[in-house]
Amino acid sequence: MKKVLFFAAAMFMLAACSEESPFTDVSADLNSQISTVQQAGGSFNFSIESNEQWTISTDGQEWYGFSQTEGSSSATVTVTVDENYSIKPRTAEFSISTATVNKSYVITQAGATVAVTVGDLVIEEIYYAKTIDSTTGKTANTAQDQYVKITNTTDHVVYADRLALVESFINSSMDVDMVSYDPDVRPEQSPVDFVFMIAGDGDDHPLAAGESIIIAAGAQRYEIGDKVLDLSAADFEWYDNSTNENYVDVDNPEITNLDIWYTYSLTVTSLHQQGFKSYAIAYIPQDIDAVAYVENYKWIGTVYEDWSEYGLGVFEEAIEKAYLIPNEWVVDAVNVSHPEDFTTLPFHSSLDAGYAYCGATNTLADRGSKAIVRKRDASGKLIDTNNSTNDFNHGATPSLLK
Ligand SMILES: [Ca+2]
Ligand SMILES: [Ca+2]
Ligand SMILES: [Ca+2]
Repeated sequence: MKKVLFFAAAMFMLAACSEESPFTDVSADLNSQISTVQQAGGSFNFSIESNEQWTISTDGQEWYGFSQTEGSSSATVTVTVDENYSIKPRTAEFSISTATVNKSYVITQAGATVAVTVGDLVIEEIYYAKTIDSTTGKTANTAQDQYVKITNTTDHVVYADRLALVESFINSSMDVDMVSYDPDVRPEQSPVDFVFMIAGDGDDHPLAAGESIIIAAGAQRYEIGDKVLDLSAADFEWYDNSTNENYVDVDNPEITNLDIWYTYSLTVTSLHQQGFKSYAIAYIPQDIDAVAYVENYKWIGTVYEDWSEYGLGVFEEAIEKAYLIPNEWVVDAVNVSHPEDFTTLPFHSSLDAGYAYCGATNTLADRGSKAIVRKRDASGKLIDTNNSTNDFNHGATPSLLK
C-alpha cells in the first residue's frame, strides 16, 4: 500500500473527523494543535505529506481557500480565511483524498463581537412626504407610499440582522418654550415611538459592499397620477396588526416583515408626513428580546406644559408611549424638520448635529414627491459627518419615484 500522511501545522482548528485511516498518529498531532481561527481570519500553512496524487475538495463555501488544491507529492499548503463579519461563528469542512484515503477536516472561525459599527451602514435616503400628482395635486389613497434606504458604506459584507429602524418620539417643531421633558435623556439615550427590527440570528441578511436595502412602509406598487412608486420589490416592509378594521395595513406576502417591537400606533404606522419626526438605525444587542426591551426600556419621566403665560399654570403628567434606544446602539441617525418650524433636535447633536428636510416650509406643495437623499463625494462615497444639514440634499428627487 502506498504511504500518505497529512500534517497540519496551523493556528486553526484542523481536526480529522471522519473516516478510519491507518495514520491515527496524525490525527493525534492535529488534536494537540487545535485552536479556532480568529474572527479577523488570516493565512495559515499546513503540510501534506504524500507520495501519491492528492486532491483537496471543499464544501463550496467561499470564505476560505487554498493556495493549491492538488499535488503529487508532499507540499506546504496555505489556507486563507476571510474576516468573519457575522456575530455567528462559522464552520467549514474540506477533505484531502488520494486514490485510497479520504480524510475530512473542519475549520471553525470565531464570530465578530459587534455585527455593525457606527458608519458601516447609513441611512442614504428617506421618502416620508406623500407623492402628489403634479397635475391634480392629489395624493395617494394610502399613507404607506414611503421608504427608507439603508446602504453599506464599507468594502465588505455587513449583516443587517438585528438592525432596527426607529422613529424619534420628540417632534422637531415642538414648542420648547412651553413643553419640556424631565429627565431630558437625549445626551445618552434616544426617545423613540416605534422600534421595527430586522429579525435574524447573525448571518441571515448579508448586505454586500456598497449594496442597499429598501424598507417600505407598504411593499406595494403605487400609482399616483402620472407617477409610479414601485415598492413591491422592497427588501422589507412593516405590517401592523391594526385594532381598527377601518384602518388596516396591507401585507405583501412576498416581502419579509420587520419585527414590530413597539409602535405608538394602534392602526397603521407611517413615517411622519410633515417631516417632524426623525429616524435612526440601531443595532439591538443579541441578549435583548422584544419582551425584555418593552419591559426595561420605557422612558420614565414627566412632561411639563407651561401655560403660565396664559394664566393657567404648569401642567405635568407622566411621559407615555415613549421608549429609549441607548445612543451607543445607534449606527446612524438623521434628524428631520424644516427651516420654518425647527425648534429642537429629536436625536442628540452627538448623533446628528443638524437636520434634513424636504421643503423649506410646512406645506404639501413644498415637500410632496420629494425626499432627503444623502450626498456623495467626488469618489462616490456617501458623506456622513453626523450633520444632516450638510450631509443631505434637501428636497431631492426620490430614487424610486418614476
Ligand atoms: Ca405597512
Ligand atoms: Ca410582508
Ligand atoms: Ca451618521
